[in-house]
Amino acid sequence: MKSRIILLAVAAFLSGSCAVESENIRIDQVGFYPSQEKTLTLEQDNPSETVSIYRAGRKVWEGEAVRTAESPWSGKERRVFDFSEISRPGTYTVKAGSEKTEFTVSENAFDALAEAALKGFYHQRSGMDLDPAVAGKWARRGGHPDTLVFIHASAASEGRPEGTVISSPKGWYDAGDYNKYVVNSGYSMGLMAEAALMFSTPEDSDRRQAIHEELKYNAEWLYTMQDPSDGGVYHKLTNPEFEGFISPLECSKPRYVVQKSVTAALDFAGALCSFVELGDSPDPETIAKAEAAYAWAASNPSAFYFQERMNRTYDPDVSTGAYGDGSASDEFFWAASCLYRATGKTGYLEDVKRYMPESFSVMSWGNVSALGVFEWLRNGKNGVSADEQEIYERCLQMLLEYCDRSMESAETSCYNSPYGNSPRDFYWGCASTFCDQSVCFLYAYKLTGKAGYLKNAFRNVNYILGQNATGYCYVTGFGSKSPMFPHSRLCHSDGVVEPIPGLLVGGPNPGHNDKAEVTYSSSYPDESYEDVMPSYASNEIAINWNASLVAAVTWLAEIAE
Ligand code: 9MR
Ligand code: 9MR
Repeated sequence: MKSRIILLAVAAFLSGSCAVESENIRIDQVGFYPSQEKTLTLEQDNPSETVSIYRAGRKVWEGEAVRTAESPWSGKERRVFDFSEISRPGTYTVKAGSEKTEFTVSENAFDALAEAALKGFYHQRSGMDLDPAVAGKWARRGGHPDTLVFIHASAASEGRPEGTVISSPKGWYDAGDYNKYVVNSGYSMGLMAEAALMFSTPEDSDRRQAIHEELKYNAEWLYTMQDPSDGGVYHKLTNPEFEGFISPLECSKPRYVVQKSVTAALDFAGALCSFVELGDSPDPETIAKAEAAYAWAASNPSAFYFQERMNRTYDPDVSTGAYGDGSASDEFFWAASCLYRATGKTGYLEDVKRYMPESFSVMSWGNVSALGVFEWLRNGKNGVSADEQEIYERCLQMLLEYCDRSMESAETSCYNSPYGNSPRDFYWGCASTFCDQSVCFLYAYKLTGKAGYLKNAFRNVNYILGQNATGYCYVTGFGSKSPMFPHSRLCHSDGVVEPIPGLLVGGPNPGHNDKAEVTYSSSYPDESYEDVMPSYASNEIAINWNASLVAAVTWLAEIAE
């Protein structure tokens, strides 16, 4: 057990060592690219009329706010300053009244962040030792070999009755817990693969290869989650109950695979098809597994995973992450889109038309239709049939409508961001939605060339990196005010003071779902964040959130370079 008091002292020392008192200056703490728009927000407690910026002790900029904006829920008045004129690489000091802070401008502003975000997945690997050359001081012995996993009663089949032992090693831990969930890891793979395929070609991107390599580790686990006798896919591999806050090596609870579900089968199919595309050679065996999973889903369209219902019928009860979802239309749309591109079979095209969404929704583990839209947008409109052309056009139109509507509020907002101006924008894991929306803008930018989309993609990322209502940079190990106590069993039990770096925390969540364990100092939607270990509702880390971070910042880095 770590002592929170010691950690607090270290945290205070770390921020003290930056020699800044910047409570009210809210700014991207990771850095700006030279040609990027650059703004900061001054909170109302700092009444300074002007902001000045210094480089090597000399004043290089001074200016007044470009606007005052009032928070629609707290009424707080904030001022936005635009210092985009500054473009020369270097380290700068910002002063506003008695407060100051630093920022950097660099040609490689997001390099380290993009690398660390992907490495976050390496740290989440289960079942292998982590190499000190890669993991640094967070290197550790592998836990959860998962070579002895039981078929849960809910998952029993003729060939694999209850209690049968299977081997299901590798894969990523989902989040702060040690379980492995097909829905969420399949979605995470799909999101990163789709983005990487869009921002690079195999020849020109080391980053793309690194993403492919990391996805491979989870793909190898996914294969084992399919029942070879019928193509169905187990919903998750899990302990019946969450483990305590102990290290992987100390864990001893039994592991089960539970009920096959329609959403797991379809996310499995979508994830593996996009994974194969990211590789440089065809992989008919994997596509065959994806087709088998799809066929199972098509014959079992209402095999939803409802944990409570399952617990009423089967033992032992399971109380870990449910990833329950009562609608599979979006999963059908994504998987059918991928399988049509992979096989050209008209049955999949029929399903694409049948499950086509009416409008675009930003992606999440529970709504993956955007990944299907991306699949169509990536494959372009050249040399395709009239049907395909029409689907492409509709996907593009839907995406642009969503992006144009989403950008409307940025110019009048407190933090200069398109996302985060409605109370509905804040919920469990919303920090990732800032990144997800940026990824949507990047598709729009790539397909139209309009600079406004790129500008807004940067804005949401600036928000999560510090230009926001709490002043936190929501990525561990980055920024001057950064989460120190994420809800992560790995971070908590590894004996290292600093959390594993490169992990995006869930962020402000007015749902306060963990209020039994956590006292929130604010109930405002954008301030409902507590950097304390028990806060799983605002301070957990999770692979799907990191997938959003990887997709957004890696793509931005590729464009900026
Ligand atoms: O640690 C668990 C975390 O990974 C989950 O996201 C969260 C919600 O399902 O649950 C956490 O476990 C908590 C449990 O739900 C309630 N009691 C305290 C547990 C650990 O803080
Ligand atoms: O990210 C999930 C969020 O959308 C849900 O509201 C929440 C409650 O069901 O669960 C989140 O996922 C957690 C999962 O159930 C268990 N592992 C940790 C995940 C992140 O908190």
